[in-house]
Amino acid sequence: MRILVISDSHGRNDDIEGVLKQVGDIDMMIHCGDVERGDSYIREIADCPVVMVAGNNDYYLDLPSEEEVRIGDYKVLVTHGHGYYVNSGVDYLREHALEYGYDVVMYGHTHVPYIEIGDDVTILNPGSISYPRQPGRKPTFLIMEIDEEGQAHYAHGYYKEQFDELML
Ligand SMILES: [Mn+2]
Repeated sequence: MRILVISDSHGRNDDIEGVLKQVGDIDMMIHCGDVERGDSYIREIADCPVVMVAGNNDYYLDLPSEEEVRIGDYKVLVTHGHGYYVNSGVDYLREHALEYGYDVVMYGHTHVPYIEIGDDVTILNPGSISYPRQPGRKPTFLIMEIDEEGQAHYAHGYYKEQFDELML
């Protein structure tokens, strides 16, 4: 099972179309918020189940503020993260995840890719597909892949650059 995770496209739905073409077959797409426009268009072009949550700029869209998703054996929280002060780090997110028994948390808002694989909780930010802010400012996405043993693997990819398939 292969899941594309993106965030903070801020209306640049051409980038979403581009990354969908780039990664090929997926079983689910997750958008961690700041979609801004065209949510139904995004669902149309994805051609798979789509989970989308509201960012701090999504006041015109009817999206949930958070979603709990089951991916294989993993209980996953999808949130934009601004309510957890993610610009100052992921401590509040981690605490929340531990308290409510989430295995994985996916968030956005910072436009900076992040991956923290802990014993109890994994915390992931795909970065921004359209307005990256990390040094080098390359647009990033994330792939989550569940292997045949049900184990999750994660890798960031650069939009419009060669993406090496995950080593399972
Ligand atoms: Mn935001």
